[in-house]
Amino acid sequence: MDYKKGIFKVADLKLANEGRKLIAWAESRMPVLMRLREQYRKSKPLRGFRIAGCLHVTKETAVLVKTFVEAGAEVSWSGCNPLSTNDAVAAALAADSISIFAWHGMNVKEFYWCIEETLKLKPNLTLDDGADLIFTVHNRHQELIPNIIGGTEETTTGVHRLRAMAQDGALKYPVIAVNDAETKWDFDNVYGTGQSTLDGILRATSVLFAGKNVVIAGYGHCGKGVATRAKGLGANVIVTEVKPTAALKATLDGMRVMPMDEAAKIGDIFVTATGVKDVIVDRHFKLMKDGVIVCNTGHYDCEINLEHLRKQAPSPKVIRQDNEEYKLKDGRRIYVLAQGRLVNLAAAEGHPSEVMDMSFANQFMSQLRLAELKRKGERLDNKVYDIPVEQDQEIAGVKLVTMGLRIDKLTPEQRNYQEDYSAGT
Ligand code: 9W4
Repeated sequence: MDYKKGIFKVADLKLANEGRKLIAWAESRMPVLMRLREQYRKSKPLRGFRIAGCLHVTKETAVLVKTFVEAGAEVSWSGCNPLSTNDAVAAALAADSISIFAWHGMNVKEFYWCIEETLKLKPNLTLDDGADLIFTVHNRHQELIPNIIGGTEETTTGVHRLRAMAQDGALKYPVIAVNDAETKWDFDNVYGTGQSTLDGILRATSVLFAGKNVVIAGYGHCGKGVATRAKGLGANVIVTEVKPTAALKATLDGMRVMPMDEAAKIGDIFVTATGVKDVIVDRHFKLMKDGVIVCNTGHYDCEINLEHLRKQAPSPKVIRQDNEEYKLKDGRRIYVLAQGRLVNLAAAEGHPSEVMDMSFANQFMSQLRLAELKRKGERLDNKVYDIPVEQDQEIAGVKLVTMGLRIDKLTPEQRNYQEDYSAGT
């Protein structure tokens, strides 16, 4: 079947108006992307380009998709995680004649069906989060590859997989790794996850943070973000770590550091942010005080061993949304949020729009760069490319301007001084 503009499959088109309001709200918080939209609305540099995307269908993604459309591109979209699709947002895009195949709670077969549908556009650019679209093209639709100029990838996992493919010579078109941009990496993890994790905990519990012992497992970017925000709310923050340098940083940032076996006895709220399994296990549950709150914001949902907890408390009770009470045989209660899944996504809305603004501006500019290369008759090699440092700085610069902030510039003399190695010190 050939591609027709505006074909779609979403949960319920009647949700379109609700979705439009969400998108308008995100637009009001994403000034960098909106500037790009305004900048390219008239010249339409993406006219003639067809972008297939596989990216969480959220209000922020909708702002990106609409920016592509305003810049002249034809798009077809699917969600990259069956649980992250906002049905109202999907409906709004469909109602505005954008080809979209996404609904909340779809199964794996439906997930790949949606990707296949988007490929009927015969894209010449792809946009991924997790590389499923690129894999589908490589494994099942090699006939599309000669026309594909390149793609972009949003996440760490996707970039790892694609680098492995490139190393094996299996990658058949160039990919730009948006993930590794400074304007994405630092801001998503420290500020995005930092705030949205507290947002998730508050939505699921409405507890007071001030005066609480908040135990954060892992002091990577995410752990640091959560720790800093919790401290800002007046919590006593305790960090557990396995890496000496990270533990030292936490100490010098004013956090208490101790092993989980000790922290388990005094913590009121536990947040895992490590990326490894079994951070909180049965011996820790045995030590915890009555009424503690336990949640995860790390990469996987195995950081808290819920099987261990279920052995001590077999029938948890949902006491409010995203909050389950496990009553242990000795009468103590442990509250687990979002079933140990990522609390910032399951119980809140992930990164605030202001944070997504920068990584999606990187997405837009990278797609534009691929299109411009094509227009000039050039093409990148079939490798994974980093975002150019200048693009990163440009986006951060525009963000500052939209925030009404100005910064200093190096004078030519200062620049010479920096670059001149002959003068000594
Ligand atoms: N969302 C997600 C994943 C799992 C999940 C109730 C238990 C990632 C990045 C962005 O993965 C994402 N599981 C859920 S809800 C849910 C949501 N449940 C529901 O029962 C499991 C995801 C990127 N992003 C932002 O962070 C903000 N805007 C964005 O586009 C989005 C979603």
